[in-house]
Amino acid sequence: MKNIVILTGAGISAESGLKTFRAEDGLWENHPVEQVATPEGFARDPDLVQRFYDERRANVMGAQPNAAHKALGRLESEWDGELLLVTQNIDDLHERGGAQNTLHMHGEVLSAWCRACDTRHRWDGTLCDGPACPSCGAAAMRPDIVWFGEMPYQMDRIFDAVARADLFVSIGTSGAVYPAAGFVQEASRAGARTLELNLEGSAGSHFFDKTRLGPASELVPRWVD
Ligand code: BV8
Repeated sequence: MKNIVILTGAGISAESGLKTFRAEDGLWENHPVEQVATPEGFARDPDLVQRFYDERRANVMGAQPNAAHKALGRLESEWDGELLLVTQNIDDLHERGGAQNTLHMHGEVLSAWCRACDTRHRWDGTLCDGPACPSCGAAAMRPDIVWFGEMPYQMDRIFDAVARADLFVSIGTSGAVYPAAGFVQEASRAGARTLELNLEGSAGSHFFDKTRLGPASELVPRWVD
């Protein structure tokens, strides 16, 4: 087995204290998706959306990577085949857990995107106060996040890796959002073995050859080591 693709979701960061989306106290409970995670919601009330992501940016900066992030960091550096770590998460806990080449298909909360000059910038401050773009000076910065209806990043690279995978592992995701939720079917079609590590069964569990249930901080190090 040489080529591995790993997909992670909010569940891998839950034990680091970052809220998931669909738990009872989840992120979407206080904010209808349409209001805070769509371009239309941003156009309608930019201040609400900027503050929603400013709050999540601050939470991410106060969080620490857990044993699952660190185990994947070790695996990535020790694996002698190809390994692509794709995350739906906008936090930087994979990087702070040692992963070097994490692909953030839904963007990163520590990055800001200027709509005036189409540049991206590392960002650890707030956006709700309309800061000037470091490149062009315009007050046109938005979170560098892929919202519903927007094209996820690097889809070609992901589909190419999935098509060549010998093993596809999904960790901490409900399998509720596409195209990420469809990767397991693509991997199976290409002949890969598929494994799901999750706290509970997900919408996609039936697509996997094997599902192990439990907290990521226990399951992932056990699987890696
Ligand atoms: C797009 C960023 C065109 C924002 C997010 C079919 C094909 C293509 C698109 C669609 C389609 N059908 C519908 C669509 C449209 C839409 C979609 O999927 N809608 C859903 C609601 C049906 N998709 C889109 O709009 C996407 N863009 O389609 O462009 C296109 C088409 C084809 C090919 C290319 C492009 C863009 C979607 C991106 C939206 N942005 N995030 C932000 O973060 O604020 S979505 C957000 O929710 C996440 O990023 C993630 O992707 C998604 C699901 O969240 P999860 O990470 O899974 O978290 P969740 O809370 O749901 O689940 C947590 C899991 O962890 C649970 O299972 C739980 O049991 C587990 N867990 C909890 N604790 C632990 C744990 N596991 C282990 N250990 C623990 N301790």
